[in-house]
Order: sequence, then C-alpha cells, then structure tokens
Amino acid sequence: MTHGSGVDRRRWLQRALATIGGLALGACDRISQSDRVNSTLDYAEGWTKGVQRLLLGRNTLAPEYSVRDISTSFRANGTTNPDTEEYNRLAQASFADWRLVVGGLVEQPLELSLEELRRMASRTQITRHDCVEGWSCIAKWRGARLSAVLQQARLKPGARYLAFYCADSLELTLDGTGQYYETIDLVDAMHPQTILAYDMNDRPLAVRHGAPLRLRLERQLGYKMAKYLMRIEAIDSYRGIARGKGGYWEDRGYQWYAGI
Ligand SMILES: Nc1nc2c(c(=O)[nH]1)N[C@H]1C(S)=C(S)[C@@H](COP(=O)(O)O)O[C@H]1N2
Ligand SMILES: [Mo]
Repeated sequence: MTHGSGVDRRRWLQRALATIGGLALGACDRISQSDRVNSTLDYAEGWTKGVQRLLLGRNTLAPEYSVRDISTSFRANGTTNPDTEEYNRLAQASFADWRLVVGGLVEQPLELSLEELRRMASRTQITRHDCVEGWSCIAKWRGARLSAVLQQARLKPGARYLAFYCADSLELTLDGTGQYYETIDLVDAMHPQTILAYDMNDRPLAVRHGAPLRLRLERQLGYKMAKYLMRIEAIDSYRGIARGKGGYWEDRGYQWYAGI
C-alpha cells in the first residue's frame, strides 16, 4: 500500500467513525464533537464518554459515602510538595498571598483569594478517589463549585474547555512540558460535584494533597484532579498546550477522558 492510499484510508475511516459516532451519540455529546475524530483511539475514548453520558446522564452524581467510610489514611500520589521558591513562599504565609487566576476566554478575568473562594457557593461531598494505578481512598471534600466561579468569570461563546495549571513539575524538560496541567470539557466543568476543593476531611488541604486548592472531578480518575492550582484558563482547544493531548499524563499516553 502506498503512503497516499494509507492516508486516504485513514481519512475515510475517520469520516465513517465520525458519522457512526454522530448517529449514536447525537445531541448528548455536542460539546466535544469535533475534537473526537482525530484518531480511532480518540474515537474509542469519545465513545466511552458518550456512552457514559447517554446511559448515566450529564449530571448523574458519582457515588457518595458516609462519614464511617472515610479512609483512615489517604494515600498521596505524584507530587507531594511542589517545593519551588514561589510555592514555598506562598505556603509559608499559609497561602494568604496566593491567588487563583482565572482567564482566557472569559468576559471577566478573576484573581481569587482563598477567602473569596470560601465565600462562594460551595459543596461538600464524601467520595472515592480512584487512581489509575489501582488504589482507592475515600475522603470528605469541600470546595467552591466550579460552576460558581465560571458564572462570575462569564465564559465567552468560543470557550469549550478549561485548562488547569499547577505549581509543580513532575519532569524537567527543556521546553517546559513537565509542568502538571489538566483539561476538562464544559459538561464536566458544570457538573454539581465538580469543585475547587480547599478542605479535606474538615481541614484545610494539606500540602501533600494539593494545598491550597485542587480540582475534584468525581466521575473520572485521580490524574484528572489537578493539585496545587494556580491558574484556570477557558480555551477553545487544548492542542496548543504542552504536547497537545490535554494533560500531563495524557501527554504521556493516558486517556483524556478517564471515566470511571
Ligand atoms: N499538580 C498535580 N496534580 C496531581 C498529580 C500531580 O502529580 N501533580 N497527581 C495526580 C494523580 S495520578 C493522583 S492519583 C492524584 C493524587 O492525589 P492525592 O495525592 O491527594 O492522593 O492527584 C493527581 N493530581
Ligand atoms: Mo493517579
């Protein structure tokens, strides 16, 4: 087979799959329709997400637990302290000078202090954290609803995803692609259990669990839940960020939609 016909075949396959996907998923999945057809792998992933949303609904809640179920010790994974000069300075002052920067495709860019975040509409939930490595822990999380933050920032019409930028780097690379980041779509962003958590088990988030603020996204795996949040950006595509796959671990082969 020549190179040209391979490409044609691939294009044909993409179109065919996109059509099938469009028929099967239809209106339940409009928001992330066009990014889904980049490869058959992406297609399979779009399928997982589409089926989950079709069967369970966009706002179906992840299971919640009772106080009795809370794990006596909660494992920490990945970075357990960003340990940069800037982060250490912020931590030393109990994050009084830390601000969550909200920008990108928004009408009203924000810089929110912890105090301001604590005054916003909140949600408390006892949920199970599942790491892709095969362990789970249950904890109680309290945080500002991401939907409330977005309501204040007012998304522009072109916004389709949110990017979360963290204080830590897991790998040192010359081009800076070792910094932890994540992206989610707007369906997940507006989900009632999607919160920017500042408390864990009724105490301010410890450094090892992402102080001062981390994302909780209860219907997906642990690596989506970015710790050490510094900045949120509303974007139309994540292809231009780092290696273009939508997250630190996604850039290294994990799925973008990590549905549980
Ligand atoms: N900034 C940042 N966020 C991160 C990570 C990380 O290394 N850095 N690891 C991820 C992974 S793989 C998991 S399982 C959870 C771990 O959260 P925990 O340390 O509170 O258990 O955080 C996720 N978010
Ligand atoms: Mo993880």
